[in-house]
Amino acid sequence: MTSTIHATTPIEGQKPGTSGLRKKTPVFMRPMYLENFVQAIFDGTGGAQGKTYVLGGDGRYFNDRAAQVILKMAAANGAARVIVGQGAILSTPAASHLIRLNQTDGGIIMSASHNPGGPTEDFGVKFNMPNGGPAPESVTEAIYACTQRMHEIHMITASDIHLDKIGRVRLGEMIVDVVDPVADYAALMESLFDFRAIRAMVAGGFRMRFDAMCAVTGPYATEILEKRLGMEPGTVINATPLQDFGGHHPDPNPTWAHVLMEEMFTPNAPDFGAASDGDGDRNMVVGRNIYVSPSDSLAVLAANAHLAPAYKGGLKGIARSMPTSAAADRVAKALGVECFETPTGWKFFGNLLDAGRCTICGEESFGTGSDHVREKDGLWAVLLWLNILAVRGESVAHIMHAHWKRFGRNYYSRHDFEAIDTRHADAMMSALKASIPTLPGTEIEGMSIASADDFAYHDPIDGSVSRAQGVRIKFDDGSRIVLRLSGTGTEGATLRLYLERYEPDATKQDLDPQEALGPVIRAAHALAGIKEQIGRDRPNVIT
Ligand code: VG1
Ligand code: CO
Repeated sequence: MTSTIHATTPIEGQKPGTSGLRKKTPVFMRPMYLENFVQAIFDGTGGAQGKTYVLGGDGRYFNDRAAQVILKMAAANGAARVIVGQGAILSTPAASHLIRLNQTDGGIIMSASHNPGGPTEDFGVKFNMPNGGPAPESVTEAIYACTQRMHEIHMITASDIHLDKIGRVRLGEMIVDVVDPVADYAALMESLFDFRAIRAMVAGGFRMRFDAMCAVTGPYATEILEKRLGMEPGTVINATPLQDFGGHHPDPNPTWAHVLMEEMFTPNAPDFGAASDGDGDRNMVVGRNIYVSPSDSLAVLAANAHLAPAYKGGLKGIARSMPTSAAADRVAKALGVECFETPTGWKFFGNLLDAGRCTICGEESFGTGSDHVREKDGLWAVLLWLNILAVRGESVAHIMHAHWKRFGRNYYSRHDFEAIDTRHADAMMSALKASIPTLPGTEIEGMSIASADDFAYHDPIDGSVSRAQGVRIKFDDGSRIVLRLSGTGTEGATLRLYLERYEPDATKQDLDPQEALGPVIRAAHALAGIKEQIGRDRPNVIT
């Protein structure tokens, strides 16, 4: 077994986005593409010598081969040990947990999350820090800088190792521990929640449907929901992870998880429904006949978290991404705890969690989590909901209406315009940014603009500043519009338009959100000139 240095040259565009580097699979499979980026991860984080890493992925096409390359490179770069999920599989939250549990020097997660998988779809790689969380901007910038001067990669020549068998093997000098991807994670979940109460609820006839969307959460959900919580076999559907996710788009929202949505709105619907994304860090929650918006889910989880054993002492604080609705802020105020507004992407929560400033975090994009790991965690959110339902003994619909009555309702929606021309998208955002100074005081759709800015985040823990995180336009009645471009797409640009309106009156809280948001939607189109700039006036995904 020999360690070889291979000459290479920098490859353009290896800049991590909101969550790691994502590209079309054929791009990742080009000679040296994966190798260059992995070498940059090692080089950009002080080298791999003597270090221990966690490695796993969401099982999409190329996951298995990429794992072999990464292992051989880790060995050649002097890593002491790599903990790999069996079959090179690990959900993102499970990887985060393993990094923390084993106090490793970080982890490499192979995933493009909600982006479709397959030979012509997407692949991705991200690096997580020793705290289990996504690398912060300073680290991803350092990795990117390394890709730009990459000239050699280190890789041992060895035959592939069997990742299907649990146990310890050696690769050169390096130890490879192949572990059950589910066991430690399931144990963590059992330590946080009242499984006995949930089991009793299930024994009393409570029914659930969980759509794993042929992605990584299938084995996790089957073990936890069916085996440990006693739900009937078949509760988890699309439970076998497939390399192309069965052709599904593993983004848990009403558009892509429409089969679940349809079932939840039938007369004989289960009590509770949930779906998860490609790598298991995001979730959608649906009650019988009621869809729960992710912003509301965050607020309800925060308001009721004390009902679960792990959070019975209360929350230290709540953090939400900027485009997420202010519903969680109202809960924080009622609880008398701090509330933080961070840019989109989980990496911005890590410092707050590490510093003990917040316990629960969430994003409008169906991601919620807590200080139990340093990633968003789809099954965690589902289990906290189940724990709350078991203790309160009420339906999801009842809990939602009671919540709105107490806190008011933040009507909320996100409109996505996918695969638009990048130049048009950039031109639209530039024009909008240029108009910011003229916006305050403008009257539109019967509302008056109170403030407008391009969001900049000042991290209260390390003082770093992240600029240009999205345009915020706030109205004097509390309504709000946010526009930003996605940082996870691999084709053209995606414009995300976030819309919010607050309704304190309990007699007006039952409208269709699109209807309730009508004036806000019209104002957004007029102010940003969406039709004129990108040639489309209708989003293709509404959540
Ligand atoms: C999207 C979501 C963001 C989320 C990110 C990664 O980013 O909006 O909230 O953190 O995906 O989630 P963007 O830049 O496309 O808006 V995942 O589950 O893909 O790791
Ligand atoms: Co994800």
